Amino acid sequence: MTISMKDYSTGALVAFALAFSPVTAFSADAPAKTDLKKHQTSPGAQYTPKLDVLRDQQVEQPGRQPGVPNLSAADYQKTNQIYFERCAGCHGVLRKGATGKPLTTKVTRENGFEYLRDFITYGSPGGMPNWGEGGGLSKVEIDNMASYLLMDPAQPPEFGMKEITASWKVHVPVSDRPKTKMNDLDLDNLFSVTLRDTGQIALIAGASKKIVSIIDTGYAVHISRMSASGRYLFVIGRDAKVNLIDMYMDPPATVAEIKVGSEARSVETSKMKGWEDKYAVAGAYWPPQFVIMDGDTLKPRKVVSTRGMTVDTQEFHPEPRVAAIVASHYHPDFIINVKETGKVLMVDYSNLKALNVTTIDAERFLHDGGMDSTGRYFLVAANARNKVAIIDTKRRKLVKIVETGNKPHPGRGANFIHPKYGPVWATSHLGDETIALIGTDPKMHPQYAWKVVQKLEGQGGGSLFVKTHPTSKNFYVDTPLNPEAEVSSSIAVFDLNDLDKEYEVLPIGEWSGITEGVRRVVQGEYNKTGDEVWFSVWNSASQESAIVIVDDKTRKLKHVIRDKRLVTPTGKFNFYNTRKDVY
Ligand code: DHE
Repeated sequence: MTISMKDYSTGALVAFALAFSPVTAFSADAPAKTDLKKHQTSPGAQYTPKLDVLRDQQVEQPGRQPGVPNLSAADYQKTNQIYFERCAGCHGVLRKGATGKPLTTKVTRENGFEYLRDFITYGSPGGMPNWGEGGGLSKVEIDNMASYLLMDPAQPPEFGMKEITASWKVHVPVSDRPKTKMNDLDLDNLFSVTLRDTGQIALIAGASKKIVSIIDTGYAVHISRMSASGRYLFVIGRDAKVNLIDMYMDPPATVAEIKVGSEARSVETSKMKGWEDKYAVAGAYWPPQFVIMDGDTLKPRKVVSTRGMTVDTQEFHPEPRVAAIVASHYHPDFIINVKETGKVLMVDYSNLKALNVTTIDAERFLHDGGMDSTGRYFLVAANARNKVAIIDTKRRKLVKIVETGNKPHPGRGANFIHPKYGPVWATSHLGDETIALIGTDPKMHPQYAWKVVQKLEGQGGGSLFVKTHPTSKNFYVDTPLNPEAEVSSSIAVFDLNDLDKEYEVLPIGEWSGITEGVRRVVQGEYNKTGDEVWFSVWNSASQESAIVIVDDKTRKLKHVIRDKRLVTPTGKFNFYNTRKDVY
């Protein structure tokens, strides 16, 4: 497969990632194979949502209809599984379309079985992968998928307040929790590390670099966020399970848990002065909704659907997923990004009985984003539209939408002072090698504000996260989904004093000492003081992974964490930096 470094089609990334397969196995203290299997999906296998949890739910098979092919019950459930895992991310659970085309029966029956079969087999230049021809599906699976698409869409169950409440468990009531911190952990310099394929997090001490605790969480766990006071840690799994972990306990432990839906990716906690630790919120992919909960018990207070009209054509979308959520520092607001409709909801949590929501029309396919250095402006990528939308969280207004490059993916982005343009926020891209710098200072640098002021050239496409720190002169760009092993296992680092200088490549995968696997290097995260940056070396579940720590001043290897329990470490969240929005 030849792929130009300038232009990465999703199809190419998909095909590459599907070729990535485990080879060796752990022994001794590694998690049981059955536990791994439960959570496992191939890293980056398709950088669109994979509805891994819905996949495993039995759905009702539509009744026979004249002229429409039928499938046996077993084939139907299996094909439905494949649809949720590989197709629903783009075409939608209900097949009404998302980044991919709608596959409603009106469309599919007009085209017919043979057209569908060939389209699935060979793909299209528009981004549809070729699932046949070694693309991951057998001939029989493709035939069954073509038949499945001619049948009425499956309708997974809703998950309303009744189901949410039934899933809610308080393991340790507030009255039984310690009044002061009982452990000797330096909470500000602790890291919560996602162990994706075991459904756990590892708490790793910043100073000793030792794993101090492993805590079971939700399925294929996704992100961690810290409460404003620093006492509570919130973790969300792809199965929409939220764990509330009390960091004052010795050892820290889950004190409450809840499920906010069947599939989810985001969780956040109230940060406005006077509202610290009061509420938590989690957003779901299915059903499309968010749930506001008490911050210290997760008692569900309010569930709100995100179904509604898209910002552009103003047509009804039945399943707009909740993507990133951040907490405002200017109002008691959660800033909730609704992917398929392209709306940013500023949800005022000060009166849950009369919920005030400011709906800002931004751009469709909102995904991830973060604050500028002042904490006032929120920048969010509409990745399938190649744009970044900027929201003024103080005025609750859209500032601007700017075009940045092919599929921006900032994570929370990176803020630094540019020698010429003043304060900027940066994002890299999944689809090309550029890094876009957007001016963020309308007061002192109005001529540069909300414009792409410079584009840097990195190692290549397939980038997910960029990182720097207010005390650092380095700016790091990862490329974990790049098809070249050398690029995906290394990091580019730019000099913030001289951004025109060629970047340096740090061979993080090699530094890990691990020789097996693709060793994708993902998501840099600083320690509290900003003199170390931690990178995950992410292998498949049955291979060894590691965390490599770089001395930020010298850009030299400082330490490698290798531990059998460190299975598929991906996201790392330093307590202080995450809590204070330092990035
Ligand atoms: Fe993520 C953040 C969704 C795949 C690692 N990811 C996010 C956010 C969303 C999201 C909506 C923002 C949360 C917030 O800020 O509130 N991620 C999705 C997907 O839909 C997608 C593409 C596919 C899926 O089915 O989940 C996906 N994500 C991945 C991965 O494959 C990654 C690389 C490894 C993993 O652990 O699964 C991955 N996502 C991350 C990380 C963050 C994240 C580390 C938080 C970054 C940060 O600095 O805050």
